[in-house]
Amino acid sequence: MEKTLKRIIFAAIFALSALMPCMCAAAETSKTVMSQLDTVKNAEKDKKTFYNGDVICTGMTAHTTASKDDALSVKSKKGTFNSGTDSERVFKAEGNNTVQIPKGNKSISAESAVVGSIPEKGVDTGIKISVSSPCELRVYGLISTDTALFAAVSANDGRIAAAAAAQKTANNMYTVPVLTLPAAGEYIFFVPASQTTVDVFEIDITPTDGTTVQTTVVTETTTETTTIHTTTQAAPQDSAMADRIVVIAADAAGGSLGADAVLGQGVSIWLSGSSLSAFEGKSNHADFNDGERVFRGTGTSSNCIQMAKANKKLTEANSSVGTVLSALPERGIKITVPCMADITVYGSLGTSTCQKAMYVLVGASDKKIAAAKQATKTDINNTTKNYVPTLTAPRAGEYIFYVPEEKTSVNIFEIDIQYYDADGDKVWTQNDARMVLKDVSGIAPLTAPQRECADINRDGVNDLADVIGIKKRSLLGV
Ligand SMILES: [Ca+2]
Ligand SMILES: [Ca+2]
Repeated sequence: MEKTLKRIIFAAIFALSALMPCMCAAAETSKTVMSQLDTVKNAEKDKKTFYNGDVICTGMTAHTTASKDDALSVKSKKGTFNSGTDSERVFKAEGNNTVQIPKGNKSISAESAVVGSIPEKGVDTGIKISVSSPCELRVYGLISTDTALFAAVSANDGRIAAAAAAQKTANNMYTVPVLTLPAAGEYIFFVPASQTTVDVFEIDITPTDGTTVQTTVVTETTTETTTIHTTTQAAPQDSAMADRIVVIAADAAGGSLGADAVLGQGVSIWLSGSSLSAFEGKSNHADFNDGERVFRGTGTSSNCIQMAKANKKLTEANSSVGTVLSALPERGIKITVPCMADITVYGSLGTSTCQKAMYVLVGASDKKIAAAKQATKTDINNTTKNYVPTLTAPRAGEYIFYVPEEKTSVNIFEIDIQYYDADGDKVWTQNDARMVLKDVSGIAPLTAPQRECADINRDGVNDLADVIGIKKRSLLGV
């Protein structure tokens, strides 16, 4: 549960531009989102129902307290949508391309859905959305009436945080209101008074504090998971500030990837011999499910990168932490981190006969094993069900992730890199700010690894600028 919570908190955070607001970010992100939609819009869709608590996509779950008949569903009909005010927000009928929120919330009148008020009854149908900072929420969805109130209620205190009308302006044309969410937290998007169903194509979250860039796509839902595309569009000096890096393999999985091909910030292909074959985007889709994270392919789109079997000479027996290898692995993923970090490679064991294999992280310069844990197929009859361990890189530096003994190929879907903070809980709070201030003031020195983490503007110096940056993050709840 704690892991899930952390994911929810951090899933939304991909770029922290800290002191530099990036006004161009929203437009840039939108374009990226559309291109992603283009790649999947013809994918085959399966009907799917979301009951209460079901994950629609990262940071969003179905909220329904009513009977199962009132669950959210992927709409089987086609829908088209045009916001009319934004040419980038046009969704064409391509199949099951919306998630439908049924009519509901009869007991909450439009009058009681006023910002600041607390309706007597809770929301019975909506989408619960977790945000990591103050933001603007836009729900691009069809309504069946000429106008309908879109509202967001805080899941914490039941208070209406935002409410504004969506309007149908012409056939298939709608004006989508901006709902301003005042702080990080959980909100439920809903339509009061049983006014209309909402066929949701996309939900955009645009942070308003200038620190994060996030867009979440609900459109193109398949079965267990949704195509979600979150991008970092910040300038280099901003992306260097990120607390968490997420590399989505589908972004790079189209063809073959040779030595040093970059997959994301600080993440690239590692091939030590020129005769080695490149990594391949898997030609058909593959699935992964570890009970929390689900990656599910659609049609023939490549959604993972296949790392072929290799590293025959490196044994599992020689993979204990601290062991110094005589030679680096020949095939792996190179990951460079600015400080201590938890690294999770969401990759399923691709070889059918392989039930378990070590996932290893070795220092690229000292050849010392930094972390090694077993990945397993949790159901040998089901290749999609895998457990993958989190490996901790103890210090700043370059590491290589690999599988020894030529045990299995790995179908890699996503690589998550979570940097540590000063006190080790990976959440920036006032306590971290205090610790760094004491270090900077010479009152209580931090350790060298702590200092690497505490240098949050990554300028190589620990000073008051870091303290200010940490304080800012702790206030923003990130
Ligand atoms: Ca902390
Ligand atoms: Ca610094």
